[in-house]
Amino acid sequence: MLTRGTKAAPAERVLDSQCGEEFAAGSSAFARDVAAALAKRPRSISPKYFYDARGSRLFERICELPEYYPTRTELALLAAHAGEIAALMGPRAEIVEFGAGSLRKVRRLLDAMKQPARYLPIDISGEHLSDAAAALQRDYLGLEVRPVVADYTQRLLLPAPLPHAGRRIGFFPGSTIGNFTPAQALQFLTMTRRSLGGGALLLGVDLVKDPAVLHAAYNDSQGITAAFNLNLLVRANRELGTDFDPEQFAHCAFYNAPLRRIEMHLVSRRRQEVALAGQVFDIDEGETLHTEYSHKFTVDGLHEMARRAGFRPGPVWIDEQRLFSVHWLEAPREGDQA
Ligand code: AVJ
Repeated sequence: MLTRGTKAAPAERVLDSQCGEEFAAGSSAFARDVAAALAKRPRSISPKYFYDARGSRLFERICELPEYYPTRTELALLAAHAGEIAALMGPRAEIVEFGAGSLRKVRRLLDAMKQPARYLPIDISGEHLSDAAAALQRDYLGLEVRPVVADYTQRLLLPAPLPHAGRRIGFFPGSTIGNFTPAQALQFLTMTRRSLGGGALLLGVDLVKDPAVLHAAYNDSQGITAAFNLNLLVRANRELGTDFDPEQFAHCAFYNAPLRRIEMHLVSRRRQEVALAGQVFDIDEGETLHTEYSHKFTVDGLHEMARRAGFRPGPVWIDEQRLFSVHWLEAPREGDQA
């Protein structure tokens, strides 16, 4: 069936359906959000800004770290259960992946699927996405690959389903759902369930576990996670002309057990000033810029949230050490009994 030697379509920029603004998290949105982050207390910024080209590369190195168990555990789960997952998808399914990154995980699914109709990877990092999509296209010549450069935390306009396609399957691996606050996660799941009506969502979810294991995963001995966190400042200096001194900030990641989440911060090592677009911000010694949440879940907690978003929970696959889970969530058509 590998007939068409087509090249992957160039990554496409989509418009937000509500305000008609471009949503590729371009520098203007970054400038606005950095300024807002510095102006408010406590200071915080969205983790989506980690993923410029350098940040995406650093994240890929994180995925290979001995301490960072989620990627390899999820890949093993997908490989072990690909046949069962493909059967749930049905023939000619179309996969929409949110935050697609290196496009490694979807290969496990594509290998097991019967004539996948199309693959739509959505990612905020345009350059990275185009390269990864081209590489995937070379390995799956008969597959229609349509990369979409977009911020999936905003409302998206997805291309209409193909006329002869089967079900539309959302794929959100990596426990990136954990980056959202619980309210944002519920909102994202609700929006996604609506856009997948009649299809399903395959969701990777990191599980609550020994805090020491969690701590190590975000405080690796090679300092790659620290470099990934600090890259936010490096990116701001390059794209916005700020004068952050990354040496004067410390990577700080800890498990907040009552709230079941890793929190990442950049902690100022001393009192310092940072200039952005003619404005000067004072940062005190010990003050933090919060950069990421990574929530951890129980299976029951995840199911409860999924039901509230209108999904019908199906099978869950978990590794033997109970580190990570992959969930099948059915998205009933609007009006159907959930
Ligand atoms: C891919 C966003 C889920 O939260 O574990 C890795 C990102 N941050 N190390 C995560 C991340 C620090 C990762 N997510």
